[in-house]
Amino acid sequence: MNEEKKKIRALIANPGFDGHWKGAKVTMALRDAGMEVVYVGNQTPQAIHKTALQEDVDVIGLNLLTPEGKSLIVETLNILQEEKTKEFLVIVGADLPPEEITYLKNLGVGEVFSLRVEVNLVVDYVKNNVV
Ligand code: B12
Repeated sequence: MNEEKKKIRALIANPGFDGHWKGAKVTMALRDAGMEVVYVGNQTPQAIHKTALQEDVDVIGLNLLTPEGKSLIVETLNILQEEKTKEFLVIVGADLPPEEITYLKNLGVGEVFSLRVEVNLVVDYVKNNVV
């Protein structure tokens, strides 16, 4: 019997024109922890959804460091909910006040990670929350 555990697959994207790609070093930490990571850079919410399905990922990680970012995160969450094609764990890297974090969590975001977060916390969160 093949008891090899399936590797967690993650898609990391910068919705819209968010140019803060340095935060994508999160990608490296997930990879170092043995996950398969697809970093797609700047994408529309529609493209993020399409790629997530094509790549059969478990996790979608989104960067939110521009003023347009929030509406694009919300748009992405709406698409995921409407299509209901697959359950994804959605995580966000952002600098937001608590009420905005609560707002995003109520819409389905699993966790919001702030600026300069210890990347190990992101790795542990993903490991513990992917079903
Ligand atoms: C460098 C920088 C830039 C560079 C980006 C260079 C690059 N290629 O990445 C440039 C000059 C392009 C830039 C532009 C802008 N920036 Co800027 N930028 C910064 C700065 C100084 C450092 C960011 C950085 O690279 N840090 C290094 C990385 C490794 O750390 P990090 O970003 O904190 O990432 C960590 C976490 O956030 C998290 N994380 C990040 N992404 C993700 C993704 C996922 C999925 C997860 C789970 C976690 C995660 O994990 C990372 C590891 O710890 C910050 C201020 C600061 N001191 O943080 C402002 C900052 C991020 N920028 C800001 C803003 C507003 C802008 C502009 C909109 C400014 C403007 N009015 O034009 C533009 C946006 C342009 C665009 N289209 O994207 C704001 C964001 C405010 C907010 N509430 O979101 C900040 C916080 C400055 C501020 N205090 O106002 N910026």
